[in-house]
Amino acid sequence: MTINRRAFTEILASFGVIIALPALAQGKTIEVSMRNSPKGMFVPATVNISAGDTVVWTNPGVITHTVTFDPAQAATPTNVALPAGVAPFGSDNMEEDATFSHTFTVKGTYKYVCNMHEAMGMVGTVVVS
Ligand SMILES: [Cu+2]
Repeated sequence: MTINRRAFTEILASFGVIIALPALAQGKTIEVSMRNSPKGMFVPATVNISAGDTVVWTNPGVITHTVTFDPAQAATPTNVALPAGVAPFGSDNMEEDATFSHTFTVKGTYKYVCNMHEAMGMVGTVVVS
């Protein structure tokens, strides 16, 4: 049996399910993990996404990390880069199982750090096109 999308939506609605179709039509979600071994690192370190996509960082381990897109919070400010006009942003300290997400609406190259492990190379890049 096949049913069309509208019928399917109405069936779900009859059960009280609210469907956010516009939200589904928006960007993809890309996951980045915060690893501790062999050193602190973002995996993948570089993600290539489209404007409107959301990146979700997850810390699966017991070592606290951050997602920091703020040069003022970086030991080496040039490790952070933002497209012109984009205000700094980032997470608080992320304990085990914490997540932080950000939807990128401005195209360009973003560079970020974990402000605890930047010195060991825990840096990442998000390229939005
Ligand atoms: Cu870290």
